[in-house]
Amino acid sequence: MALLKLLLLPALATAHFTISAPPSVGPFDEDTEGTSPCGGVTLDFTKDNVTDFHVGGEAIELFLGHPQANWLFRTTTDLTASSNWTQIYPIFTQTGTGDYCQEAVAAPASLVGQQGVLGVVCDGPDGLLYQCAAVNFVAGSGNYSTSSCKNATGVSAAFASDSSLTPLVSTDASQTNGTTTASASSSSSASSSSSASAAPGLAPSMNGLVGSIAAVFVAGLLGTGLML
Ligand SMILES: *[C@@H]1O[C@H](CO)[C@@H](O)[C@H](O)[C@H]1NC(C)=O
Ligand SMILES: *[C@@H]1O[C@H](CO)[C@@H](O)[C@H](O)[C@H]1NC(C)=O
Ligand SMILES: *[C@@H]1O[C@H](CO)[C@@H](O)[C@H](O)[C@H]1NC(C)=O
Ligand SMILES: *[C@@H]1O[C@H](CO)[C@@H](O)[C@H](O)[C@H]1NC(C)=O
Ligand SMILES: *[C@@H]1O[C@H](CO)[C@@H](O)[C@H](O)[C@H]1NC(C)=O
Ligand SMILES: [Cu+2]
Repeated sequence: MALLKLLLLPALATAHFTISAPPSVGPFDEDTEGTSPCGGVTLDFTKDNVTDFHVGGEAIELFLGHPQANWLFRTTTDLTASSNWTQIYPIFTQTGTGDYCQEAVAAPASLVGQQGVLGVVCDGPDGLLYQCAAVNFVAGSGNYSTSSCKNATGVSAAFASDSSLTPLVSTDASQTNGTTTASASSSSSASSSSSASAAPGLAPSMNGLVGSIAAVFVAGLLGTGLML
């Protein structure tokens, strides 16, 4: 498995990930996507496309160019995106390359009326990668397009723990009490020491090794084809 990934890394190195909704602040640059906190992009709320994020649940549409990665969703009202991040959804593993859409990711109701940043961090084969969206936190639940909010065929997900992602949210006990505010999910939290639990809204991953290897192969072939 490790050997396979190593062999395929060169072909996948530029695949990375993108957020299509809420719209990420650009310009997108795959070469600086590993730069915290927003992939090398400097936010400017006077110029950026600031879109509404419904705290009752907003769809987050992702594209993953790797066969597997872990995702962290976080928000802050620090408009420079440099501090005070709150986790808003349990960390999970996506298995399978391509589109992934989580339909109803909630944020703390206390944010309504404020501007802020939605940060998405991807922990994949080439390390941590970052993208941000500039948002207005508003009340209610968001609508989403069923044509753009979709999962690629064969993509699955399962909650997971990830010691690289966990430190990227605030540890200030007065705000998070050392746990997360994963309000979109009833009980699961990334601070849990167990990994890959099944939970509402996320199906358990297909039985690991065989599926993963197949996904790596398919993605590797696709990646190589696209590079040529
Ligand atoms: C802002 O993003 C929304 C949603 O993606 C899009 O419909 C709109 O055209 C964008 N506005 C600008 C000015 O880019
Ligand atoms: C940090 O975030 C929390 C929760 O969103 C917020 O209540 C608090 O005011 C923020 N603190 C600072 C210093 O921005
Ligand atoms: C969502 O769509 C429904 C039906 O089109 C509409 O009534 C509702 O106002 C929309 N909600 C938002 C938050 O846009
Ligand atoms: C994508 O897959 C996840 C995990 O199974 C699921 O929670 C989500 O509802 C799916 N998204 C869509 C648009 O079907
Ligand atoms: C933080 O967690 C501890 C232990 O679970 C609990 O006793 C305490 O009341 C919590 N504090 C807040 C502010 O929620
Ligand atoms: Cu990559």
